Amino acid sequence: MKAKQNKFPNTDLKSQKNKYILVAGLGKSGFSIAQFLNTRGFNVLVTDIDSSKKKKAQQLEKQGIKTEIGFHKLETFENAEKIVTSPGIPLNFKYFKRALEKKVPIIGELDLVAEYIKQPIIAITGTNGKTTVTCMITEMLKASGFKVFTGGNIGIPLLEYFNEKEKKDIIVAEVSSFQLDTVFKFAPKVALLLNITRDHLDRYTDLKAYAGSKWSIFKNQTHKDTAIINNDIYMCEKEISKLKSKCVFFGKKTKKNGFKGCIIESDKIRIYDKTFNQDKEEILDISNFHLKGMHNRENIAASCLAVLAVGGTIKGIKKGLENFSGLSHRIEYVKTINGVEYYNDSKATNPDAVLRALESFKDNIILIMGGKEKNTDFSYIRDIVKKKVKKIIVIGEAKQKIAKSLSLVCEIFFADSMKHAVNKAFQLGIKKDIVLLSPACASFDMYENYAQRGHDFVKHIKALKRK
Ligand code: UMA
Repeated sequence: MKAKQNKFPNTDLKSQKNKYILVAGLGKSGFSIAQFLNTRGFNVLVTDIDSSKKKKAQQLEKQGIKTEIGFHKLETFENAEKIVTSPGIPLNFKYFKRALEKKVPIIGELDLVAEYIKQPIIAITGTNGKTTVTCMITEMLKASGFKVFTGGNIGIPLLEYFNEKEKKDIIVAEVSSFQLDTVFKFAPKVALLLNITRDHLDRYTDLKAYAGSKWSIFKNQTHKDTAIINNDIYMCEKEISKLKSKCVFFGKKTKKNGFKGCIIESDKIRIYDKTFNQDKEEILDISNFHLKGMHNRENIAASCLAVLAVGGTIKGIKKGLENFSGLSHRIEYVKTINGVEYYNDSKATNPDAVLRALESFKDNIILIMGGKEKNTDFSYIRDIVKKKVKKIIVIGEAKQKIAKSLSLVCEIFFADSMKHAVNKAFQLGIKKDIVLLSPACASFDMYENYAQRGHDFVKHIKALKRK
């Protein structure tokens, strides 16, 4: 599919003014893309299969945008000059295949960004930590004196930049593999690859295909651009040998002489000299940093490198870290009741994120898991569950599969709703226990998104009465 798309290099929208551009999907990105193209004088037609999007469509119609909502029409795809798709629509969608046969190019938001946004872009991808690093970099840059726009997979479409009141110096973009799959031109000044573990295997044929999508964040970079890469990624060397950009690394140990980047040493981050032509080594003490876990130290290391790559300062990095208070729904402390601490980690939508959350606590964990699975291998967390988890409460579509994968190492309870799960955890919990919602699944079987799931969890905790 991806190879086929590359046969259509003409993705320059500026030359297509008199034809219609089809925007596929009317979620957050589709809405923003349609308005953006409309204000630039293109003929725009938006389609979404979901009839509940009609109200949103009416807003666009008032601006002169045509819409087809509640259905898709093959001719609309085949006759478009170009299709700009939303990240959530799989590229093997049958009408995309037919459109490609008619040589209709399919692009995504990132190529519009490449075309229209001229500010330098720092783009962040990886299976986990993207949002945290995006926010850390933003804080560090602001504290270094830059004006910053932050968007992307974090939930603010990047084209919203054009609604900002003032020009910014730099764009910080969280980028997902789904967005990278439709990239032809997007070439960030600085690109970060944080980690790759199994995720989204309902959309990719295997881990190799998913990893390929992640590595493609670097594909349009030149020797003037910087690639920031986690040293511990499997098969790293082979992929790095293909890159044109300047590569700097972060991780637990150096791999070669002349190492460029930074190393995490317990509570210190050592930034090697000559990484960005600086003449001395810098040591960043993070012993007072309030977020737990090795993964957060990796996040800081990656963020430091990105900020230094665009001319930020060590002073700004330190100040930015002080200002960074952590994210909602990411190992977020909620409340202590009867000596039991409750944490919301609703954003953990794959097993590796759950592993990172479990690593952040000592033991005695009551874990609430489940939701919509993505061809997920839950046995990935079997060892750590055996060591640290007392009981698991499962919810949502994936509950039987989770139970099958983990029942040999932990006692499992089934719940019909979040309320039921929280009440069960309350009943099971004793002093010094940790109740952790860390689902390892997407939320779409029960909620609109992970934030709504997290809020529901918190709401039911707040309704609990002390024993
Ligand atoms: N649709 C069709 N036809 C189809 C299938 C879907 O019309 O055959 C429609 C759906 O009815 C829906 C729209 O397409 O209305 C789906 O759009 P979307 O899923 O791309 O949703 P957006 O609201 O545009 O959100 C997207 C990202 N969603 C996904 O990648 C699934 C958001 O990331 C992102 O914040 C937003 O753009 C702004 O950039 C969310 C996400 O879950 C948080 N990302 C994944 C992750 O982090 O793991 C990748």
